[in-house]
Amino acid sequence: MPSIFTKIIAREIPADILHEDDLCLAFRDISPKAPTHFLVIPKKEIVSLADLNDEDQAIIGRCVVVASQVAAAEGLTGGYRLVCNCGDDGGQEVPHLHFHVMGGRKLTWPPG
Ligand code: DGP
Repeated sequence: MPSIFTKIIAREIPADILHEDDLCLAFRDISPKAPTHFLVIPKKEIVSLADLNDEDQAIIGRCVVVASQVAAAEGLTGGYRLVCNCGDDGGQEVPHLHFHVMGGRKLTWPPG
């Protein structure tokens, strides 16, 4: 079932896009929890981490590399956090796998 992120990939709704390639898209989170907060998503409609299989390895690897490269381009030299919420208990709201990248302030641990 297509989610709001499918519409962002298709440019049916606007987003502040930071990176795009064949496998993934990075764009700023609409509700930032840190001075810099962007999402990296696979273009493939994968609901969550729980739905991954072996053939998705290159896609997820690419997402993590893009997270690192965009974080560098955003100037997150002091570090940042990569988060992937999975399912209800993990706090996932949008049913399209996404990595949050948050930085630009000192982040606390553990998250709630
Ligand atoms: P999660 O709780 O892990 O499913 O996080 C979903 C994130 O997606 C949340 O931080 C807000 C963001 N988000 C939801 N809808 C939109 C949207 O339409 N545009 C953008 N840019 N971000 C969105």
